Amino acid sequence: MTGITRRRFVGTAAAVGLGATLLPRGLRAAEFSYKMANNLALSHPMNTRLKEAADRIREGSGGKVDIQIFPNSQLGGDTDMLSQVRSGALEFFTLSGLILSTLVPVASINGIGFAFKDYGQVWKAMDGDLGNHVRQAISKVGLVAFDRMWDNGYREITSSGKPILKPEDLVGFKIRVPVSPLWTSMFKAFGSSPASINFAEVYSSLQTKIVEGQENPLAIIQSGKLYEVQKYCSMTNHMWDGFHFLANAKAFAELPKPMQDLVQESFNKSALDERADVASMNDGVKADLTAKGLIFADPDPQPFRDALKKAGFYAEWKQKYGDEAWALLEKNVGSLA
Ligand code: X2X
Repeated sequence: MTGITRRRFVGTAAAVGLGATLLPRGLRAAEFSYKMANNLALSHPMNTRLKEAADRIREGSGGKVDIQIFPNSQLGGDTDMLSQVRSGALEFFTLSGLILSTLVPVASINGIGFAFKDYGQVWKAMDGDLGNHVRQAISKVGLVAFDRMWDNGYREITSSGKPILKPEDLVGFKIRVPVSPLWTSMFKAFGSSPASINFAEVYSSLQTKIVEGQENPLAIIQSGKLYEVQKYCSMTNHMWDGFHFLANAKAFAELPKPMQDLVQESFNKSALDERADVASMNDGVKADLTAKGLIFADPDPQPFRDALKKAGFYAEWKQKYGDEAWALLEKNVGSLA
């Protein structure tokens, strides 16, 4: 029986005067009915794994903790959902660290251009000292960030009119970026005209040509059907982006400790599963997107990195984050100067 059917059944039973205690075991209303929301399509591995975690939690808590997943920005764009999880209207939410930085500035640090050479560096830093530093900052704004981030991926640039093959192609380029000072700053450093738009409106803004291009990992270009409204994809790998699993601190504290542990462990386990899914799908996704008509290019990343350096991008962000956070980043990825 699905969660929805069960809730309807419970609702009906209550309406006709049956107490919850009269309901058979397993049909009891949950003690904690929580909502989890995200901006990704149902077909993205994140949503498959979130559902698995919610099922494990329901089972492991004997039905007491019932978490309903709302994918695809159903509850609003990222900036709306961030307000909701802060106010408690929403209990759980996955959000890119870069967007979270509108509230917790250091949370965008993993998105510094061309910082992480590979996933080995990414997970060592984000499961370790750099991630802990960010999670600590998140804990000061009424949110709990679980220990394991979920993979979004290395981001690639797509476009409709012309392929992006060298940094000069980005000059004057109208590109959608998520709502985050780091994204805006990075594409301004390239000389582009970035427009801050929540993911919920990306497809339509590309379709109506409000913007010429956007940048996202391949799994999102596929699950968001962006290939339908874009022609070229340049494998720039210009930053690594991941999602923090956020809980409203008050709602999380209301769960008894064993249930807090169950919830945290389940989502952390599913995060690792989702990372493996994204890693194993990338080659297949590229073939699928090519078959769907997207034209790929593999530009040399070095001139892009040099352009950022020349524009003072690294120096500016080092100053913004401060020495402590920057030193943690460089400890993990080497010197960025
Ligand atoms: O908004 C985006 O581009 C996305 C889906 O990658 C993020 O959540 C940052």
